[in-house]
Amino acid sequence: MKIGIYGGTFNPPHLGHQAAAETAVKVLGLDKLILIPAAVPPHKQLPEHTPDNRHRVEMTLKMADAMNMPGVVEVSDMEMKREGKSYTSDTLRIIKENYPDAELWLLMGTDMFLTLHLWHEPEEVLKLAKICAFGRTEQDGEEVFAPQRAFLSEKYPGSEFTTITLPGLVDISSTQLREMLLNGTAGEYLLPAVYGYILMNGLYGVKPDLKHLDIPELRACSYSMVRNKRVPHIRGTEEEAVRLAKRWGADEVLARRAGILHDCTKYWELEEHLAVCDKYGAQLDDLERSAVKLLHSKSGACIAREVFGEPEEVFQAIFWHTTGKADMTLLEKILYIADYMEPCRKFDGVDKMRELAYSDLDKAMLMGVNMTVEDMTERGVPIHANTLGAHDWLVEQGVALEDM
Ligand code: DGI
Ligand code: FE
Ligand code: FE
Repeated sequence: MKIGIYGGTFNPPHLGHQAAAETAVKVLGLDKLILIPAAVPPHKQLPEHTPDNRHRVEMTLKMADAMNMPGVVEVSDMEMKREGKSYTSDTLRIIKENYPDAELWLLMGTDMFLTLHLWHEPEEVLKLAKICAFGRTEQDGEEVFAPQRAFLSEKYPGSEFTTITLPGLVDISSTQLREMLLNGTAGEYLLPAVYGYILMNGLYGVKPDLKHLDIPELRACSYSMVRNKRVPHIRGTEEEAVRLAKRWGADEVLARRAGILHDCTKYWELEEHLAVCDKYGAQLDDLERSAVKLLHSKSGACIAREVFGEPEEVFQAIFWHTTGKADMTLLEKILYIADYMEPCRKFDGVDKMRELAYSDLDKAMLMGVNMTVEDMTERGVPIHANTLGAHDWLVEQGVALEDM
């Protein structure tokens, strides 16, 4: 078993870290990669505005989730839990105790590699692990690595090294990034979920006005609230809602913002939904109070309005996006249908629904409502009164589907 160990302050974790980690997993053929945010780095004092340990672990977890290698990448807070300074040699000893037969690979950037002999117990580090160093730019290739490798090999016989150059790698230092965060230009170097997490928690001295975010920042905040695997669906819903708004003459900006935020509370626990709905006065019935699947549209609407300052139309569209209801507005129908048939959705009849969405919106609505009723019936789940309300309202208006 090959285990990679990638430590750092991750202050914040950025796309350069992610690319390096992903490449290392592939090139070294790692079975496991442990990301270890450091508590107090032995080499440097943490810069001003460094967020709590908890925040750096959270951001690192978001990066791990986005690497999309379940079962391979994990985040350990072992160095943060440890008293005093955290030394890599101690970390390696503990991992070696837990995995006595594993081959350990310690991953690091060029600057760390060049100063390895100055670390605490370098001989221990090199005895316990093989070293994989990343070239940060295309310049620092062999001419930088080779002398240090030769020096270390001679000083610590038996040590093993490999170097990986990552051409075209996002070459940015965390110091630069923290400055860019303050002038609003850091977005392109960060995973959106990490960027959104920084904005929502006001880390690194950024003080965004969450109620007036531009689209990229709004997306980042939404993505920071969900698992990475849901992001393509949310992006798909946003794009589909905008296309439908263009087709049917609805407000494109509102459709976009509703799409971006519609599932932002999808991974909340029941208690969190209930607390937010009660706080902001969202009316819930008994079925809703017991079903997280139904609750996310209610709490999501509250967050859109109360945290992100969205107008009433967006609140309503998100509020009704799961069940629908009688008397829906154009924007409400658009979000309901976009959510149902955006490009990532796959189910029998999805092509028919896509066609109807652009030829007869109400028929597409009825098709969605009917499919939900069938689904719930098959699964033995109670159908919500608003789902039935939407159905009856459409049928009363004479909406009907030809046999399909
Ligand atoms: O959040 P998404 O997965 O993108 O989609 P959604 O907001 O339409 O949520 C779908 C879930 O909601 C699905 O698991 C079924 C559930 N749901 C939709 N309508 C009803 C319902 N659950 C009950 N109990 N009754 C309904 O009428
Ligand atoms: Fe939803
Ligand atoms: Fe959705």
